[in-house]
Amino acid sequence: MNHEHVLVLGAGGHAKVVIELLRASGRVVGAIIDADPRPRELLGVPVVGGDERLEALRREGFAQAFVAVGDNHLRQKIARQVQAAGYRLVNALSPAAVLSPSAQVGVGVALMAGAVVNAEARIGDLAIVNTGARIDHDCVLGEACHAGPGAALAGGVEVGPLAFLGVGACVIPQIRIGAAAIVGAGACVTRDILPRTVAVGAPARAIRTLAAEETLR
Ligand code: JB2
Repeated sequence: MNHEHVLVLGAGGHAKVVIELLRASGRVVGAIIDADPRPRELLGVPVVGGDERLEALRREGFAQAFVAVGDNHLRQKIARQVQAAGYRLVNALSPAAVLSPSAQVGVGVALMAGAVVNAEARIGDLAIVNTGARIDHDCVLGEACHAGPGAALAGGVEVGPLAFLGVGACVIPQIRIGAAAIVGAGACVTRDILPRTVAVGAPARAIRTLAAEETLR
């Protein structure tokens, strides 16, 4: 192991995609830690235990990490622990994505194959821009939000922290989607969505507000 190797947190489907994104950009994934600490391999990477190993692995030389857990709230919580343990969060940016040179990208971000991020968009820390999602000019994605596969955001859309847009959702220009809101698969958002609101359909309608305990971990 050398200090350039990346430690991945999480060993589910999202971690598989992230491992391949990291490899595609030339990084070596050295180990995984997971809530299920049983020894095994994921795409040839050993699972070496649970999060209690964070500090020991840092002392052994791991300095870079990626939190590959799809749940927005959990990803943010784990990332804070990882940073507090002294790791630097890296990005997993697909070479098959199109990222504008004028876009800003935080840390711990996954940008998957076929995704497009256009001029002066800002992608917050820990965001996921999933396969084929399109984020047009001047959009702002908040911390730990997730634009699902094929989601399409027109220009100037603001997505609050921890919000989730399901597969194929679309959003017209200049809309604001509140923190921790959930937009259902295939929804078409034509009006602002309040924080912690679940909205579905085309045009999207709010069907429920999430209780605080549903959005905090
Ligand atoms: O506190 C934790 C923790 N809690 C759950 N620490 C660590 N290190 N790992 C944790 N996990 C692990 O996250 C679970 O043990 C499990 O291995 C993983 C979550 O895997 P799952 O397959 O449930 O979901 P995912 O996050 O890999 O993928 C979701 O999000 C993606 C973006 C799914 O919805 C996918 O379909 C989606 N593409």
